[in-house]
Amino acid sequence: MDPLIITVAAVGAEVMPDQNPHLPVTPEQLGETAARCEAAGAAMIHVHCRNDDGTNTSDVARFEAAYAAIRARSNLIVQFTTGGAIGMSAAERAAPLRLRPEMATLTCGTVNFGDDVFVNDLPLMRDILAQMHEHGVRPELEIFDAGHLTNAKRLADQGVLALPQHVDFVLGVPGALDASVRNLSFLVDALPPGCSWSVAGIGRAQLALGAVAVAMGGHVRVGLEDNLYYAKGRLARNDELVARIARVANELGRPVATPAQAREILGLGALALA
Ligand code: KMH
Ligand code: ZN
Repeated sequence: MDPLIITVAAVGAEVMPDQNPHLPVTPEQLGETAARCEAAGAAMIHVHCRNDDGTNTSDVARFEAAYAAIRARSNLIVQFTTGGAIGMSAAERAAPLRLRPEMATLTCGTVNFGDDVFVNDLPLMRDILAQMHEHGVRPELEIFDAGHLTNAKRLADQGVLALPQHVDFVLGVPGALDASVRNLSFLVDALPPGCSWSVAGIGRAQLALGAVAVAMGGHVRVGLEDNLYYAKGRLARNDELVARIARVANELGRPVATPAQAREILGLGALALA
């Protein structure tokens, strides 16, 4: 098995600072989180940006400041969201791609999202992919529901998505596929040949599905975007969620990837030193 790539989804778009005081809101807080999470075992950070008041933004200058702060404090692979927040236009969601992060997410289908709908129709996916190609950004395919892998294969058939890619199964969003081991196993079996994968379990499922992925040879996403609690009634910090899954991997005899090893596993170029 390859060493375990731990991604930290540190802030997301849904959780608000009054729900967890450890949520990194400013670029400086994202930089600090990146440093702590790298020390705890993370190799990649999934980035959303907030205004100082905690509201969501796709402002390119804010992403640029966050990117610089993360780079200044860590060697983590930087993966921007293109999912953004519910209600953002495709143009807003894709705008930060011009900063040419190493990776960015591509959600592979429309899905219920709580009481809302997270819109990702095929034209929107093609549009975001075209901008990724233009800026040389590697996609991570976000799979929230069973048909999303089929959509990815359709994009590949249309010649707009090269396969294999790195795939992230986001399981347990209300309205999408449940966070069960059976669902994870089914999705892994349905992967296009050669794809690497990780799992992001929502809420309490983060730890259980993460442990399963460690044992299966997949990779793991943890962090406050997907899970606010370390244990029932006890709010989490990002770095302790990273440290916990690194300890699980250690107990199971699976080494944890450094950012350099993760770049090699994912076929990304080495990080250019400034
Ligand atoms: N905030 C969700 C609507 C992503 O980052 O790529 C979408 C999301 C997915 O978080
Ligand atoms: Zn996200």
